[in-house]
Amino acid sequence: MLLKGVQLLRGGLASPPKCYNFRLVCRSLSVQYGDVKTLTPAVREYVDKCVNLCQPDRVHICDGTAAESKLLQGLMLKQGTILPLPKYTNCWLARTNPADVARVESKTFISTERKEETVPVTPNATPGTLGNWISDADLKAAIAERFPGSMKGRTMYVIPFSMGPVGSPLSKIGIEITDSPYVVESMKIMTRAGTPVLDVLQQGDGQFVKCLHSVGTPASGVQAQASWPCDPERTIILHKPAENEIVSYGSGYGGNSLLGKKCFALRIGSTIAKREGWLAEHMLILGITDPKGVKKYITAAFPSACGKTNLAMLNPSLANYKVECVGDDIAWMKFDSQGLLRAINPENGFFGVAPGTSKETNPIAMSTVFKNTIFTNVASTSDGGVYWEGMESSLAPNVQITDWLGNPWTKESGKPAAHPNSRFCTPAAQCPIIDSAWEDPAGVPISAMLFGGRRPAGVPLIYEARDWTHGVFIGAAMRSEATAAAEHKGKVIMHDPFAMRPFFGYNFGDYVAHWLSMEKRGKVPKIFHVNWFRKSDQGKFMWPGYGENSRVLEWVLRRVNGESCYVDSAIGHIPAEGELNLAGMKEQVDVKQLFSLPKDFWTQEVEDIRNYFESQVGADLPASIYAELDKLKARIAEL
Ligand code: GTP
Ligand code: SPV
Ligand code: MN
Repeated sequence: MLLKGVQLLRGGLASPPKCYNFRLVCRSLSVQYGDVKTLTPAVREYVDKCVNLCQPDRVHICDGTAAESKLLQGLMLKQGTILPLPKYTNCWLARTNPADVARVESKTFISTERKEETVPVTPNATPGTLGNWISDADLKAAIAERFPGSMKGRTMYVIPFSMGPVGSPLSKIGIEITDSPYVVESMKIMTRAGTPVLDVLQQGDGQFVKCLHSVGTPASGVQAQASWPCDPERTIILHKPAENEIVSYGSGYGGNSLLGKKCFALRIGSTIAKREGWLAEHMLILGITDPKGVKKYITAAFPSACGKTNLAMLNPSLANYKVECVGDDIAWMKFDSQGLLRAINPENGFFGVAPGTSKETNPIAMSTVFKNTIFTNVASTSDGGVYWEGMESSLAPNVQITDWLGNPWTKESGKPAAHPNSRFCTPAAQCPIIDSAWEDPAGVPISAMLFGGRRPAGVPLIYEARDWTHGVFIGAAMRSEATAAAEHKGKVIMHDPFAMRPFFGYNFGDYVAHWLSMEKRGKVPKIFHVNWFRKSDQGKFMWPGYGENSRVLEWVLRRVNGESCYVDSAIGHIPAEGELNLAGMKEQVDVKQLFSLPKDFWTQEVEDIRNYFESQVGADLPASIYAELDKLKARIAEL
């Protein structure tokens, strides 16, 4: 793969080196940490450009060492960005500006020459909801309005990082430039960051994704909170796939600022994957071993805050099953020379939702996160620990709680102690069930893919696609209740195709066509749809979820092994009576209700999907997906 932008730079370097500028800048600028000589000419040129634009006081080239972390932790403590959590080992609490707590989808843009490369052409000028396009001129103007001098008085950090194991042929390299030490320390957890990556750049083809990030300063010049500088009013996240370039301004939070994650591994990643014939998806990867010792790998795409981390670390309630974790958020998948689809987790850590994580629901996450972890926007306890909704049973007696805003908190306040999108940022290697192949450069072979979301009504616990095209239709038709991971308000049911709506790097219609084409490239896995979140008329979850989800995975494995444990239904294959293993369940489950297909609901669902496809994707959606919808409609009519 050749990155277009870098190709140009390298072409430029065939003539005399063009790093004079950088040397000039560096003479007057103190490189306070690191060695400029470790940078390749192309990286130097990029750093130089950013220095000229952002005008930092100092440059720090990150080496990724523990000594560097100590230094930056000391600095952040002094600035009040993090607080120590003495109850644990090397754990820290960051409290953001309350206006900077989630991804900002409405301020996220992709720039391509033609608009239709980024977003589907919607009929009758219907406003699109499948991504935001920006012209090159507007992108340049947005940068020019925000970045000049944005790092004045601050240090510019240069983070070399690898998405995927350092040096693996499936991995890709990025350089993130940021003025936030919190971002540096988080990137050192979430990616493989530091000097070894520069060595690979020196020895390899030298290509990297350019990632520029600044927390910015409000137009007024006054920071609302010195400990968490940001500029919420002018926050903008820009992507230029043709140049493999990301520019993010104004937010220090998660996916807005840890640019390896959604910006690189999904948005830019999906455009690279399209070009190169593979898939970059918002999916967890898990390994599951059955009682006979047979191991299979499964991926699952659920929208943000819909259970990927929890499923990836499942503690099976079914005896003699073992689940191991490869990744909890992103999968890069490619067919190997044998035609097997293989997946790697490009990340190195988990940026997981804290609330709801507990000894009861996710004991594996609880034994992962209490060392070497940065917590953001959780509550803290007077004995030097953390607290969030769900942790009630682990709370020591007589401790006082301080909420995520820094105020004293009691349950009686009726407000949440932790922000609903508060998170832990923790090294994946610490997970007690991390899979032995999680860093295998070849990836793990995928046997099944699950799609799912929060569907309080109508959608059964599990159903299976009849074939690949039907499975792609199910992915395209995915819907889920909005969560706190982005700026959406209320519990509205939103369309979230493939759990990728906020993360598509190119036109969703082309994306679906790309998925359909995978069938011709190799042996495609079976596709399923799951829903842990169906509610009874009394508003209670009908399925206990968490560890009990192993029962659903067992049925998936049996189907992968070709067992005929299913019946055909209007929406796909569902477990035949008695074939979903419910033996020994603590909770009584109303299986009939859990799998019921209310005709009114599904008639409306088909109409909603049709409206969505026609108004949002129009003629850009492949005809075979409309044909699947027609087939579904006909079957629902017979209910
Ligand atoms: P992102 O990191 O935003 O992509 O989210 P995620 O998909 O990894 O979601 P996560 O596993 O962090 O779960 C989000 C919330 O859903 C947590 O509060 C969980 O407790 C809850 N949850 C996860 N699995 C289940 C389940 O099986 N049943 C129920 N009822 N809730 C669940
Ligand atoms: C998500 O929202 O899907 C996340 C969190 O995984 S963030 O990194 O903020 O995007
Ligand atoms: Mn996610």
